[in-house]
Amino acid sequence: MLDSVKNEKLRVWVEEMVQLCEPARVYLCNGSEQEYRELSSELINSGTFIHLNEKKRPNSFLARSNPSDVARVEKKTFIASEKKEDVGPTNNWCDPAEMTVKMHTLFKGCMKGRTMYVIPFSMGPLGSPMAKIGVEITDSAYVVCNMRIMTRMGQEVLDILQEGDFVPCMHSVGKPLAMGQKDDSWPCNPENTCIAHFPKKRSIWSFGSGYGGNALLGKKCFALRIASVMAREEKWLAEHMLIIGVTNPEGKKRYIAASFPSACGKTNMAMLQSPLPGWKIECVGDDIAWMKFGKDGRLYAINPEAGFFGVAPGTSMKSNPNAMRTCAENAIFTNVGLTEEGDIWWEGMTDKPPARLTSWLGEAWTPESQKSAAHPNSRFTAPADQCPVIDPAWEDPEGVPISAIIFGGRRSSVVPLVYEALGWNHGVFVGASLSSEMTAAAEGVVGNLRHDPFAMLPFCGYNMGDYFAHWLAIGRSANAEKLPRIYSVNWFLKSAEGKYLWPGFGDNMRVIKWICEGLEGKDNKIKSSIGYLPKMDSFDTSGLNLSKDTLKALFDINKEGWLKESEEMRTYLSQFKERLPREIIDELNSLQNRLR
Ligand code: GTP
Ligand code: SPV
Ligand code: MN
Repeated sequence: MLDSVKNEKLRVWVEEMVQLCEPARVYLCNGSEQEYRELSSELINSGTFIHLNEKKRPNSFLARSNPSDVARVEKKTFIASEKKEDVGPTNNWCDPAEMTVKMHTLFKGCMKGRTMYVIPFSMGPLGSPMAKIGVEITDSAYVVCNMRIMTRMGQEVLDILQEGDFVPCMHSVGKPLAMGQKDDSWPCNPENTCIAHFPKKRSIWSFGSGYGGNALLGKKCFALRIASVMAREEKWLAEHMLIIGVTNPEGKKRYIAASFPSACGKTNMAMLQSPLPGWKIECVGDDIAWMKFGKDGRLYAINPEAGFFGVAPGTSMKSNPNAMRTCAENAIFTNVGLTEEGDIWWEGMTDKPPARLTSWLGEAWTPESQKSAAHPNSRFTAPADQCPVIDPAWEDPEGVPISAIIFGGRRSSVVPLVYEALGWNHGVFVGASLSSEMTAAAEGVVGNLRHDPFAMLPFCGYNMGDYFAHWLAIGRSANAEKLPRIYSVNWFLKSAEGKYLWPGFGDNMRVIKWICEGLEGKDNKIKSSIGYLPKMDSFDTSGLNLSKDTLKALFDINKEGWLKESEEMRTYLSQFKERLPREIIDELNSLQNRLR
């Protein structure tokens, strides 16, 4: 089978990995529909997939993971750089030589009794000058099926890869099978899970987990951690950002990128259905943006992915109808509830929960149950081209020109609904200052406030101080007029009683409208100590019935809160020592001076 592989590096690497992992067989994925059908029936037979009701959810499957393998594991994720300073204080560092030995020990014989799948994939539209090729080796057919949705995968990629380089991505669930041993429905090895990135060699090794970003290596491991290193060297940006097209009532279209931490609203904003007449949002991407300057000096973005791996809970026909339509067929659901009709359900999907279902744990469930029906980090995997509002330019090989960049976190207080940065450097400071309450997307205590600069804390493949410097350098290298404007948003402000102050979801269109009107030159903002705030008569709250107090709270700047936070920010930044660019401290000082 490997005889058809023309790329020498690829053939040699696969042969080496076969020696190391000792699989029972090797299978080179061609990405065809027939292959997907065969793999999904194998997964049904092995109990990994439950075939959903064809009438309700055609060609779709439910998988239930091992309860110990439900999210990204940041503590077990490493960057293997020669020097510890090069990964910085916010990453887990390991020595490349030691990690190589560790990985070879873990992977020795780890695929016994299993099939080794070889998945050639492209991040970015095939043949785009911005696209990059990877090859994932995995022993999980579940991973192959998900990769087929999430990336451009198979023969076409192999054709492009006749020669040339690729990022080798090694993955194993870490559960070899003895002769005749019955397989688990979700094989994994949580005790020994380890995910390592080698930025210099540009390779990835992931052992022990079959879930999401731990296992679909094109996503966070390649398109962010490895790509951020490539981007720094090649002077572009690899970011944890959605990309949308916004059309105003006059028909003028602008593209916007927005960066929120995991489970903080990217997919929802990416598919937003506007309640405001004449305004339309179309989706280019919901999680990752690669951005590069075009010949005209503007920043252009592509979505390197081909599918969505979206948070299920909270997704409904009310909150995100376009996501519901996107996963109406040809979808994989992981860790959601199963209804008696053979369809899926999760918390928030309908006002009235089904009377009975089977929970993600495989247990009988009723609305009275103490446990949730779906895991909080349960997900749907669905093809991007099924999204009813997919942007016509979403596969443009040159990307789309970005007019604005938004940073947002989950903040119950202090950060107002929206403000605009005073300029590029201040915007970089705003990105660097991002902090957010933790969610179920990663292991950790949900709700704890943590710094998450640029929503890249778990995804930056090098020293975060150098990353800030890279963003500043991108600003210096460009014509200031052509740079995107930078904004901060916060959909998650709460009242003293713990209720959300802002309706969010579709109504976030009002914030986007204000941003776009400013871009068209409308005099709609006033300068404040933290940045530009909307003039109240230029911010559309029509039909919302917000009380005066609520509106005030949404745009309030609590000086004491801001001063306290900025002082805490100073402490946080001090850990980057000499890697922290002077400009960031200058911005912090200026902010404090404006506040005082
Ligand atoms: P990742 O895929 O982990 O990167 O997450 P994401 O940033 O794409 O987040 P997503 O849009 O999936 O939203 C995560 C959770 O936040 C879901 O439960 C949503 O229902 C909820 N959410 C999204 N937007 C809003 C909003 O405007 N207001 C409120 N209150 N909740 C929101
Ligand atoms: C995130 O956690 O930001 C995700 C899900 O988008 S995962 O693919 O698991 O990283
Ligand atoms: Mn994400």
